[in-house]
Amino acid sequence: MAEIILTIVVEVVKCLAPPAYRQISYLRESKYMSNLQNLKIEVDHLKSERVRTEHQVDEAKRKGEEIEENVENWLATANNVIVEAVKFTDDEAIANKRCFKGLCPNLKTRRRLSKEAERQKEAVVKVREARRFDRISYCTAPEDIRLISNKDYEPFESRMFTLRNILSALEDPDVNMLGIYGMGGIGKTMLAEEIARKVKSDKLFDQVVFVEVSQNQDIRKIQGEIGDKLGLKFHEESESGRANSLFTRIKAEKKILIILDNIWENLDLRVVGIPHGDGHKGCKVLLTARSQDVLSGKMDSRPNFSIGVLNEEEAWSLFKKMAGDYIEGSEFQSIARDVAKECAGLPVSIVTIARALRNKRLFEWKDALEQLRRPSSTNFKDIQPTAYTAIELSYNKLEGEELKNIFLLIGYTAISSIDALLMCGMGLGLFQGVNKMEVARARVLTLVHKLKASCMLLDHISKKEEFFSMHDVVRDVAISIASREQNALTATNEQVDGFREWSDESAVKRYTSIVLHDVRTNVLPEVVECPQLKLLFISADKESSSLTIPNNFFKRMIQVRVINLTYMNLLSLPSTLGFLLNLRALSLCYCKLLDISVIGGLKKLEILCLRGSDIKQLPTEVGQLTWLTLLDLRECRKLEVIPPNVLSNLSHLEELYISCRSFQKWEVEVEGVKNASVEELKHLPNLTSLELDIHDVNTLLRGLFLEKLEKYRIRIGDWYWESTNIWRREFRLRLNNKICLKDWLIVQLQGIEDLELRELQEQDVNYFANELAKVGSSELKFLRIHGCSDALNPPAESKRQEESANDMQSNEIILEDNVNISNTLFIEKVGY
Ligand SMILES: *[C@@H]1O[C@H](CO)[C@@H](O)[C@H](O)[C@H]1NC(C)=O
Ligand SMILES: *[C@@H]1O[C@H](CO)[C@@H](O)[C@H](O)[C@H]1NC(C)=O
Ligand SMILES: *[C@@H]1O[C@H](CO)[C@@H](O)[C@H](O)[C@H]1NC(C)=O
Ligand SMILES: *[C@@H]1O[C@H](CO)[C@@H](O)[C@H](O)[C@H]1NC(C)=O
Ligand SMILES: CC(=O)N[C@H]1CO[C@H](CO)[C@@H](O)[C@@H]1O
Repeated sequence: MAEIILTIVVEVVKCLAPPAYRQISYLRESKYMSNLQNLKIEVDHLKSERVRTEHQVDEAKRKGEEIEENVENWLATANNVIVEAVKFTDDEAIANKRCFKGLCPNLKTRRRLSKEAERQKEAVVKVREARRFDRISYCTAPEDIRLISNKDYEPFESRMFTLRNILSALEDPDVNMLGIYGMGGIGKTMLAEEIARKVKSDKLFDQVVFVEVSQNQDIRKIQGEIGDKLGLKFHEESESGRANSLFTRIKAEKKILIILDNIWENLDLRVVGIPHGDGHKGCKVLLTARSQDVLSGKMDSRPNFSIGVLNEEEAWSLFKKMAGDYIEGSEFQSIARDVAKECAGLPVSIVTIARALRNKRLFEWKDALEQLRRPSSTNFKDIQPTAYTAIELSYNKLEGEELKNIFLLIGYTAISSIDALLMCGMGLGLFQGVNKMEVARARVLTLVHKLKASCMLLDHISKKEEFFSMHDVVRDVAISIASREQNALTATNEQVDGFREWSDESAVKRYTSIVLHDVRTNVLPEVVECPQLKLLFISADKESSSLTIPNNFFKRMIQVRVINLTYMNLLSLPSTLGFLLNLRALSLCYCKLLDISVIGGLKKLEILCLRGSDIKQLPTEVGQLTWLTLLDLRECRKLEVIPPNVLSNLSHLEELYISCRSFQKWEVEVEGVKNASVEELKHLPNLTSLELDIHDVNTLLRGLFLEKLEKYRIRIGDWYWESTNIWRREFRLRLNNKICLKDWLIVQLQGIEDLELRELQEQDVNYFANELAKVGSSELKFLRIHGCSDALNPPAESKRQEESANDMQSNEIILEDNVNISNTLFIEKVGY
C-alpha cells in the first residue's frame, strides 16, 4: 500500500514542478519520501513486535500469571509511538490527496515534515530496540477466592465457640494436625474457610492453602492445587517427584497452614508431599471429614472438633438472610418460621429451601411446608436436592451392606434404642453368622458406633449409650432410599388416613416393610396381600389406643419375620397371627392384651416382647416356643400368673427380663404349687442376661447362682424400679433386717460392678465384705452400703450429729471408679 501511494505521489510531483526547481525539490522530495517510508516500515516492525508481545501477555494471563511491569510499560510506550506515527502518516496521506487538487504543502513545511518523519522513525526504532525482556510474566500464588471475605458467612454463636477453640489449638505448638467433623451439609467447609480467613488476617500463618480433597482423592490434583497456590511449577511427571518438590517448597515456608477439606479416607501426607509433625513444625494441617473415624483413626489427627446443627434462632436468622429479610414481620413470617423448623438446623437445607422460596407467593410457601412436613419417599429428592445428595453420598460411602441395611432400618422404622435394633436386626437375620444375642448386641453396638462416627446417627438427648437418634433430614433420605431400594413403606397418621395405597395391589405386593406411625383411626384393610413382607410396624397413637387389627390381616404375609405393634387394642388377638411360621420377633409392647395363646403356634419365634402390656397371665403355650432367646416381660404390672415349667422349658433363652413392677408372685418352692419359681431359672443353660425384681425376700431361693450371666440387674426388696436397660452386673439388696443372710449365697460376687446393700444386719455386711475380699472386686465401679436401720440400732442424738459432721454420709460409703477394696478398708469405711 505504502509503495503505491509513494509512486503516485512521485509521478504527480514530476509533472507539476518546473525542471530546475524540480531538481532540488525532487531531492528533497525523495529524502522526505524515504523518511516517510522508513517511518512506515519501522512502525510496521514495531506493530508486529507489539502483537507478538500481546500474544505472550495474553497467554501468560490465561495461565493466571502476573505480567512484568517493564513489559506493561513497554507496551504502553509502543502504543504511544505507534499511535503518534500512524497519525502522522495518516495526516500526510490526507495532505497528499489535497495535493492532487493543487494544495500541496510548501517547501518549508515539507522540510519540517521530513524531519519529523525522521524523528519519529528514530523514536520507533528506539522503542523497538528497548524490547529486551528476560521474561514476559511471573507466577504468583493468586489470592485464593476462598480467602476473600465471604458475606454469606454467619458468625453463629454455636460455631464461634468451636472456631475459637480451633484457633487456639492452631496456636498450640504441640498440635500439628487437627480435624473438624460433622454430617454432610452441616457447614464444615464454611467453618474451615472462616478459619482460613481468620488466621490469614490475624497473621497466625504466613501462608494458608485451602484444598478440596473430596471422594476420589486424586494425589496429582491435590499436589497441583497446593503447588498452584504456592506458585510452584512442577517439572516432574511422577507423583513422587512432584511430592519431593512440594515438600521442599512447603519447607521453605516458615508458618503454613494447609487445609484439606472433605477427606473421605486416609490420605498419606507423605505421598502428597506435605511435611508435618516433626518433619516441619511450622506446617500445620487442618482436616474436615464427615466421619470421626477418618480423622482420629485413619489420619490420627487430634484434637478433633465436631459441628452440630444450628439452634433454632441461628437457623431462623440464616433462613431470613437467604429468603430475604422482608419476611420478618410480613404475612410470610409465621409460615416461614414453620418452614425453617422443618430444616431442623441443617444449614444445607436451610440455605437451599430459603433460596428456593425467595420472592415466592404465599400458596407456594404453603405447598412447600406441606411437602416438607410429609415428604413422600419419592419426592423428597426434589424438595431438598442438595441435602439429599449430600446425605446420599454419605450413605453410599458406608462400609458394607450390613451397615447400610442397619442405617436404613433405623431410618424407616424410627427405632431409637439398641435393644429394639437388636430385636429387629436379629428378627430379620441381618447379622451374618451371628446367632447369640450377646454377640449380636456387640455387633449392634459396633454398627451404631460406626454410624455415629460417620455422623449418620446422633447421640441421644439423654447421652445414654443405649439410645441414639437420627437427624430428621437424614431420616427422610433414609426413608427415600429404603423406599426405592427395598420397597419399604413408611407413613404417619396423616398419610395413613384415607390410605389409598392399600388399593394399589401391585404396589402393596412389592412391599418388604410396612411402617405406620401414630395411627389414630382403623385404616387397616381386612386382608393385605404382601407375599414379600418381612417387617411390619404399626404403632397406634398413645392417646387413642383403640386401634385394632382385622382378624385376617396377617393371612397373606407368610414371609413376615418381624412384627412390632405398639399401643394397640389386641384384646382379641387375630388368630391369623398364629399362622406366621416364619415370624422370628414379635413385640406387643404397651398393647391391651387378653389371651395370647395363639402365639404358641409361632414355632420359629426367637424374640417375644410383651413389655408394658397388661397381660394377666403368661399362657402355657409360651412353653412351646422352645427357640425363644429373648423374653421381655418388663413393666407387665398386671402379670399375676406364670405357670410352672414354662420358663424352664425355654432352653435356648439367653435374655430374660421380668422387672419394673412386673410379675411378683414367685412360689417359694416348686413342688405342689402352681406358679413359677425362681428356681426354674437355674435350668436355663444359656441365660446370659437377667433382669429380675423380687419384692418378697421370702421367695428368694438359696444360692441364686449367676456365674454364667454376662449382665444382670437383680434387686431384692423395696426399690425404685427405673425402666432402663441393663448394661452391667448390678445387685441391690434391701432386707429390712427381716432375715439373716448368713450362709446364703445369693449372688456371685465375682465380676460384680455395682453393689448396693441397705438395711442389712451387721453379720450380713461382714459376709459380703468377706466374699468381696475373697473374690477380689477389681470390676467394682459402684458400691454403696447403708447400715442397719436406725430403728433397730438408734445412735444417740449427739453421736449422730458428730457423725454427720465428720462424714456427710454417716455410715454410708459410696465409691465410684475402679476401686480395689481390701477387707480392712471395707470394714473401716463402713464403720461397723
Ligand atoms: C416398636 O415400635 C415402637 C414404636 O415405633 C418403638 O418405640 C419400639 O422401639 C419398637 N420395638 C421394637 C422391638 O422394634
Ligand atoms: C416343652 O417343650 C417341649 C418341646 O421341646 C414341648 O413338647 C412341651 O409341651 C413343652 N412344655 C411346656 C410345659 O410347655
Ligand atoms: C447353649 O449354648 C451352647 C454354646 O453356645 C450351645 O452349644 C447349646 O446348644 C446351647 N444350648 C441350648 C439349649 O440352646
Ligand atoms: C400364682 O399366684 C397368684 C397369686 O398368688 C395366684 O392367684 C395364682 O392362682 C397362681 N397361679 C396359679 C397358676 O395357680
Ligand atoms: C475433641 C475431640 O473430639 N477429641 C477426640 C479426637 O479423637 C481422639 C482419638 O484420636 C479422642 O481421644 C479425642 O477425645
